[in-house]
Amino acid sequence: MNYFKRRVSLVLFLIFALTLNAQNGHDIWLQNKKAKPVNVTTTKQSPTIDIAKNELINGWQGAEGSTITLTIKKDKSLHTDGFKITPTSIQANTDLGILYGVYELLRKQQTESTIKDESINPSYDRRVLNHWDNPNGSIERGYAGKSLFWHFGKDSLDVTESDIKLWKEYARANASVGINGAVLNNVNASPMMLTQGYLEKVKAIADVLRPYGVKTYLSIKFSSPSLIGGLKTSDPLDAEVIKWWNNKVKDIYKLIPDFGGFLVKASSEGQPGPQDYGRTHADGANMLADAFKPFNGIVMWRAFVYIANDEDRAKQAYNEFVHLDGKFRDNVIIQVKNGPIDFQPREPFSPLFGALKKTAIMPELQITQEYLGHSIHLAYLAPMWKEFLDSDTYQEGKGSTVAKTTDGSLFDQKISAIAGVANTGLDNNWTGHTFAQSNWYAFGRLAWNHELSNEQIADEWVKLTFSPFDLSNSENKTDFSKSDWSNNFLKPVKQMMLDSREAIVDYMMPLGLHHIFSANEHYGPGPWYGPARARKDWTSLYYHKADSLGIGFDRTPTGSNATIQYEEPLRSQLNNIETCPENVLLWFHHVPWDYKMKNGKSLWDNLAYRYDAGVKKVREFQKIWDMAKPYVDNQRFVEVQSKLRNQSRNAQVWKDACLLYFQEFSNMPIPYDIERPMHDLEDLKISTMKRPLDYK
Ligand code: BDP
Repeated sequence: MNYFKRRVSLVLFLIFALTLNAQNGHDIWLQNKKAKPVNVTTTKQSPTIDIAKNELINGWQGAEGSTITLTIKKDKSLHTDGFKITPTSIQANTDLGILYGVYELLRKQQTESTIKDESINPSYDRRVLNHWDNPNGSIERGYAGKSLFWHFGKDSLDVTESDIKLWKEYARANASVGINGAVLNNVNASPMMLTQGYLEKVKAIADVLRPYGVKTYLSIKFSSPSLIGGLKTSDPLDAEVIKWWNNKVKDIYKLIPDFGGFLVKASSEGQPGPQDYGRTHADGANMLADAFKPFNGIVMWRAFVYIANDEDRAKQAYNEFVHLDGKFRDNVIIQVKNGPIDFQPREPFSPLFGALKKTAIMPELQITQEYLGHSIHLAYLAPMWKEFLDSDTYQEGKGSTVAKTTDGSLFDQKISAIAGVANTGLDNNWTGHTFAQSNWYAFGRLAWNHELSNEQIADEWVKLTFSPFDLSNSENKTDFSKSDWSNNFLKPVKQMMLDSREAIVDYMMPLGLHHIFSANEHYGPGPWYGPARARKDWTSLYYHKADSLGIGFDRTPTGSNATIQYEEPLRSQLNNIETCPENVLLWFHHVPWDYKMKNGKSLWDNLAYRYDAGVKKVREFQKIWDMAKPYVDNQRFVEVQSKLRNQSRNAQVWKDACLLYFQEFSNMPIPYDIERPMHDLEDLKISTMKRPLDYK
């Protein structure tokens, strides 16, 4: 071994030794607790029931020596994998229902909530993670390391013991919050994924996920028949193409008998699709759906479509899909992003929700923080998702919330589903930022029950993730009491989480601003971004439209008239500048700089105050976290502390960049009672082009 290599091994050894006993975040919300003895009786044995039993035996926090019964029994009041729970029994129609009941019971014990006798049914039948993982192991918009499933290099299709261990942990984490599906590859799909070697690896993954109730799905490239099948075309109405897909689907089911189905990004952002052959989205989706019919598989067809034309991007998906309503097979579900543009820190809901009445439609949320500070900024996203799910579409009268238009309660639909773009990767703590784990958790919890409150989910997550108390052990190993922990850690940390998304909106894009990032990294500010030769709808100028008169995108009848896609009375409310909610004002209106807002101050002043408030909030988060130090293990404390410092610096950059840039149009002073910018605009224009914006 040469000198250099010896040094490296020594350093690696030291790092290993130091981290050996540290809490590195890998155990997420499933921290090991000392269990009390419990007797478990079951009416059935299966791999899933065995997991349920073991979870109880390893995690029981109730009365010592209790007997708990797990019963499979047909019960009409329970849907799919719902369950009945009492402090000592769980009953369900399915094995998976039993497992979910067990996780519920253990969660209640660990969070010290009362366990009532109740029946609990899921809001959505399919609760699916979308992994944007590529065959080479990279993850599109992933900020937590490489793929859990795919690796770079010639051994990329090997399956090792450590792969299996990790997939098991992954499946368990999902099952513990009710997630029951995973799309294993990027929506910008490689056709390779459908070749034999890859499908065999998918089978290996499916075999590990199955006992935990996590079904596997794949994203496909629409032109696969010509790319890997040797056909001349991929026209969905061509007999050879139809045959090719039928055979492919059959082959998949031979390997994976409970395969979930396909997720398809077609005729979207340069991806091939039915429109390349003069066919519609319905032609494409139905052709695949027919192939799945004999196997009960489904097609999740994405509505994320827009092209570079003169039509407002926000209107295009609706225009494309509404006239196809009723033309899709009943095993097709249209997957729609929450907002009409693209996962921005705040968007109004996509007008497709509620507008498709004869076609099932599923929300797509983004758990990975592509537009909310990657895994650097602390953002608890449940409030964003709840705001969306609770939005009233008015499509079937007042109270037609997005949740109701998608969960099967308003429309007669065969499938109900919800998807979240995953934020997991090979990082030790799975998600890059410890607090980003809360979004994986929250997605599962909301998909299971969209009526849970933001507060409750945060409360559960903080307790499960950070509580140092072992309920089964009356001896408190900590040098603080439970009430100290609750007052000085739980409460402030929860509040920080609840405030975190709005803080990001404030320092990035308040009052309805959107998509003003620097270039394609979607991290730092770039309100100036608009190279002359770039596609217009990929520039910031397209979205904020700042000029000497004002700022904002006029989507009322005097502008793009995107508001026509919303139902009354919402449409009129949005059209009127006086009644349009201020938090989306610049989404719908081009507003004069001196326009008087509800608080009596000008739009410009309000903008400045919002940017400033966002920065101040993050400074407060830093204090909250620093004060939390005695209550949290050192590694997670230091990691979060350092990320908050970074976030604070970057929030300041956002504020300075946006205020200094927009000031060139408003020509108004930044209100004198807020902190002055600390950067020069010209410097920011250069430095924010770096990826990711970081002063480390
Ligand atoms: C955008 C992402 C891009 C995705 C695309 C999609 O920037 O990486 O491929 O969405 O959802 O937000 O298809």
